[in-house]
Amino acid sequence: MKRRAALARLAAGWLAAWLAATPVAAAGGGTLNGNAGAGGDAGKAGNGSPGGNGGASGNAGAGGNVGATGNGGSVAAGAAAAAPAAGGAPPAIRFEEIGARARARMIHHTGHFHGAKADILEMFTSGGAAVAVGDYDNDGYDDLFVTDSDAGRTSHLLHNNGDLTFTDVTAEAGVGKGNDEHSIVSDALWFDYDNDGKVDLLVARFGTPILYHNEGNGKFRDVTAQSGLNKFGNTIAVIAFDYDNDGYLDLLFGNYFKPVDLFDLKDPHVLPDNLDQATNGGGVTLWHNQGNGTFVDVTEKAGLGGHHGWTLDLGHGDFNNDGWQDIYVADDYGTDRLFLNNRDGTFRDVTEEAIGIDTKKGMNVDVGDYDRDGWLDIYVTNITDEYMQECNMLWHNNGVDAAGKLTFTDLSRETGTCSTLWGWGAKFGDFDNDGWEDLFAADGLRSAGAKNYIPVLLEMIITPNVDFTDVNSWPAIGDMSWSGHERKKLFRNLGGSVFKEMAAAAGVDNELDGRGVATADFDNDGRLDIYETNANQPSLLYHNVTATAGHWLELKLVGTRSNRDAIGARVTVKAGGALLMREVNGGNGYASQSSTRVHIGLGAATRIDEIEVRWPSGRRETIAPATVPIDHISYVKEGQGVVTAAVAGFGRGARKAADSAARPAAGGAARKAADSAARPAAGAAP
Ligand SMILES: [Ca+2]
Ligand SMILES: [Ca+2]
Ligand SMILES: [Ca+2]
Ligand SMILES: [Ca+2]
Repeated sequence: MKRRAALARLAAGWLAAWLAATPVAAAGGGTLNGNAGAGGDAGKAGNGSPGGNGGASGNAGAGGNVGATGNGGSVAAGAAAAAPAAGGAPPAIRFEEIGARARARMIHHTGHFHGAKADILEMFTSGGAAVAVGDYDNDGYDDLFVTDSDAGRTSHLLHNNGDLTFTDVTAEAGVGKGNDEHSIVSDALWFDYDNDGKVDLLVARFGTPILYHNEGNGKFRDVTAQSGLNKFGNTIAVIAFDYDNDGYLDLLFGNYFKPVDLFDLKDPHVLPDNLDQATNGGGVTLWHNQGNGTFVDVTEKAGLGGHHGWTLDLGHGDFNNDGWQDIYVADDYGTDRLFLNNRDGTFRDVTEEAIGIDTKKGMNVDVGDYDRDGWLDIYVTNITDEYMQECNMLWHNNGVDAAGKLTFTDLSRETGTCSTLWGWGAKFGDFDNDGWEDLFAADGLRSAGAKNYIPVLLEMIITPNVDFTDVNSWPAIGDMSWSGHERKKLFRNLGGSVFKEMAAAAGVDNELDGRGVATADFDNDGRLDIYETNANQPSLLYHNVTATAGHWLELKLVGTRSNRDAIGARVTVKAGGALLMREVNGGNGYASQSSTRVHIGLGAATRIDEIEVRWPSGRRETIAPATVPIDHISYVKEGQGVVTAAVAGFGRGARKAADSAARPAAGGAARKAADSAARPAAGAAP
C-alpha cells in the first residue's frame, strides 16, 4: 500500500510541467475539439475528486437552459433561469467561441529536439503556448501577441480592428522571431519600460530574452543587445512590476530548468532531483530597470538568489497592504514561495509563516480579492487527477495580525475551486458583472493517441535504482496521451464564499490542452472576454455574450510619476454597499498577460459612492464619482483625475469606444441589439 502510494506520487509528479508534443498539430486547424478522439473520457475521475466540484454535466442544471443555440435563445433563457430562484440567483455566464471568425485562431507548435532522447526533452520543454494582451498602438482596443515555439515558426502580433476581427501584422512590426536551433519561445509580455507612452514587448525563451522597443508607427526595434538582458535561462514565466517604486518597471523571470543548454546537453542529469521538494530548478531572476534603457541583474542583491525551485509561474501584488509589491512563486515539484517587499530593494521569504511548506506541483498564480474584504487573495492550480489528488490552492488572505504577521488559509475545498484536473493558467474576472470575481481555469496535459502513457511510466518507476534526474531513464511517449481531453472549468463566484462550476453551461468546456488564459474586453462592451492558448493546438477566443450582465466600469490608468502602465496601482470602488478592489498587474497568470485596463462589475448598482486610486508612487488620489460614468470606459491620469482619451494618450478609436460604451447596459434588448451590430456575420471575409 505504501509502495503503491509512492508510485502514484512519482507517476503523476514528474512531468508536472508542460506536456508533450509530437504530431498532434496537423489535426488542429479544424474543429475546436478536433483532437478529442475518443472524447468520452473528458469528465473522468478527477472531476469528482477532492473539491467535489462535480463534473461539467452535474452543474449544467442552473444554467442548463442557456442552450448551445446562440444568443437569441440565451437572452430569454438567462432571464428565466434567474427569476425563479428565491433571492435572485446570479445571472448565467455565456461565451461564444469566435477565434476563426475573428482571425485570431493561431496554431501553436511545440519545440522539437534531435537525437536519441529528443522525445524526453520534448516532453519537458514543449509548452510555450502563451498570449500577451496590450494596446500597442494606443487606439483604445487591446491587441494580442500570441507565441509559437518550434524552430522556423513565428509568433504573431494581431491588431484588434475594433469590430471583433484581428489583422496579423507580425511581418510589418518585425516581432515574429525567436525560435531557432538553440531557443524556444515560452512567454511574452507588454510593458512600457521607458515610459514613453507606448508599450514595448519582451519575448521570453528557453534561451536569452528578446526586448523590442515600440517605435510608434506599427514597427518595433530589437534593443536586446543594449538592454543588458543577456543572461541565458530556461525561462517559462515573466512579469513586470516596479518593485522599488522608482517609476520604472522591473522584470522578474521564472526559470524552469537550471541554465543548461538543452539543445547541447553535456550532462543528462537535468531532471528534478526530488518530486516533492526539488532543489535543482532554475529559480528566478530579477532585473532592475535603470531608467536609461538598461537592466541589471539584482537577483542576489534583492534576496531572491537562494531560490532554486522549478518555477512555473509568478504573480505580484501588494499582499500586506503596505503600498509595495510582493511576490508569489509557483514551483513544480515542491514548495511555492512567498516573498514580501522590504521597501528597500530587497525581499524576505515568509513562506513558512504565511502559507507553509507544500509539496504540490504549482502551475499558476493569479491574484484577486474574491471575497471583497480588501485583501488580495491568490489562486494556484496544481494537479488533481486519478494519480495525483493534490487539489488547487485558493489562498484566502487573512490579513496582517496584531503581531504584524501576514497569513493565508487555503480554502479551495470549501469554496469548490479545488479541482481543475491537470491545471494550468487560471484567471479571476467578473464575467457576469455581478460584482464578484469569477474564475476560469485551463487544464489538460497531452491529448494524443488512445494509449495511456502512465502504465509505461510506471514500469520505469518500479525498476530498482532508477536515476530520475537522468533523461536516459525515461521511456519514450510516442503517440500516447497523458491526462488529455480534459474539460476546462469556469467557477462562478456566488457571493464570496462559494463558487459554482458552470463551464458547460457557459460554453467554455473545450477539451484542448490548455495553457495560457488572458482576460480582456476586446470589443469594449463592458463584458470580459477570454483568450485561451493550447499547447500544440489552436488557440480559442471566447467572446462574452452574457445577456444578463450587470452594470460595469472600466478604468485605464496612466501613470506620470508612477510607471506609465500604472502596474501596481490599486483601485478601490465603493458602490451599492460593496468594496471592489483591483490592482493593475503585469502578467499574472500562467503563460499569459491580461489587459491592464481595470474591469469592475457593479451588479445592480447605478451609482458609485467613492473611487480611490493608490498609485505606485504613493499618491492617493480620490476621484470624483460624478466624473466616472457607469457602463463606460474612463481614462485616469495620475494627479489629473479623469481625462479624455486624447489627454491620456489614446487615439480616435479610444474616444469612439468610450462614446459607444455609454449606451444602456443591463437591458437585455439593448444588449442584444448592440451584440448583433458589433458582430460580423459568420464567415465574413476580413
Ligand atoms: Ca490597439
Ligand atoms: Ca516604450
Ligand atoms: Ca480577500
Ligand atoms: Ca461574477
